[in-house]
Amino acid sequence: MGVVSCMAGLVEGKRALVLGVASERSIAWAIAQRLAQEGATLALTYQNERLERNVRSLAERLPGTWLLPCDVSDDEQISRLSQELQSRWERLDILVHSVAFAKKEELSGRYVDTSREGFRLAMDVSVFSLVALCKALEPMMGAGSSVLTLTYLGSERVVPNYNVMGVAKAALEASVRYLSNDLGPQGIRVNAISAGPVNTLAARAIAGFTTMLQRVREVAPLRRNTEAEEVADAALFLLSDLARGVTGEVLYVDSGYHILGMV
Ligand code: NAD
Ligand code: 0WE
Repeated sequence: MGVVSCMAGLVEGKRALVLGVASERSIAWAIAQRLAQEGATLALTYQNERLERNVRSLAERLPGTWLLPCDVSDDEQISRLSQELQSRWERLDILVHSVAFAKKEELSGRYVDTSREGFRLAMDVSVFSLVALCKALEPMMGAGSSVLTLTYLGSERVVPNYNVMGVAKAALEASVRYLSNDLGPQGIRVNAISAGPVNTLAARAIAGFTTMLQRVREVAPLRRNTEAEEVADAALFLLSDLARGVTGEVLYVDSGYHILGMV
């Protein structure tokens, strides 16, 4: 083994639960790989049987990684996940929530046309799930534990078609602040990364996404798109002890796009 690979990583010996791996392009997968490189022991979850095979073959690329099912819209599955983890790990140091969902029909047209059920579903899967996971896993987190979720600028600016997801991300960012305040006294930190558009499965399903990527490349200060690996590097910082003084924060990893006033 070379000298470098013997050096302690930034999250050496920490135990990390990562939700939201669906494909090789998932932001969660980039984060999982980065955490593993830096010495963390991982547990990944998959949403359903349809994704299980794919996530399992990814998990096998990170030796020692544990795979568990979790549909975050199901209280029973969250509770089982927490029981399973507590039976095998005495402590959870890192929780990554990289999960969002809205019905496809809610991600086009006018926000004013959002259905009651479409609103409920987007808020349940994309926002409440973070609250439920923090509550279920709080008993095994403590001083030095760090929670991270993924958000998008559509929470604070109107991005055409992002619609109910924008409202959900606004609630998610507010949740990050309330959760930080609740869990801070135990030394648990809660933060978000606001990523620029990244070419993932979820994103590619969106009409006009390629045009959005192009626009960002033209006007963002860094003149390029955000890559999952850049998000993962910022995630590593927030999830490591380097960010021990940071909680309740939204960190932009978007080539600087969010600072612009006229695009
Ligand atoms: P992705 O499709 O790879 O990941 C989304 C994940 O959500 C999938 O793994 C899917 O299985 C999971 N999910 C959906 N419903 C679920 C449920 N009921 N239970 C459990 N898991 C469920 O796409 P991604 O782009 O990597 O998205 C990850 C996160 O990053 C999301 O929160 C997304 O809003 C956010 N984000 C994405 C971008 C982008 O442009 N791709 C930009 C900013 C923020
Ligand atoms: O958060 C997201 C996407 C989340 C997402 C994507 C899908 C596509 C497939 C949630 N639910 C679904 N439901 C599906 O059926 N992003 C930040 C990427 C994204 O999505 C957009 C964007 C951007 C950027 C939708 C409209 C406009 C811009």
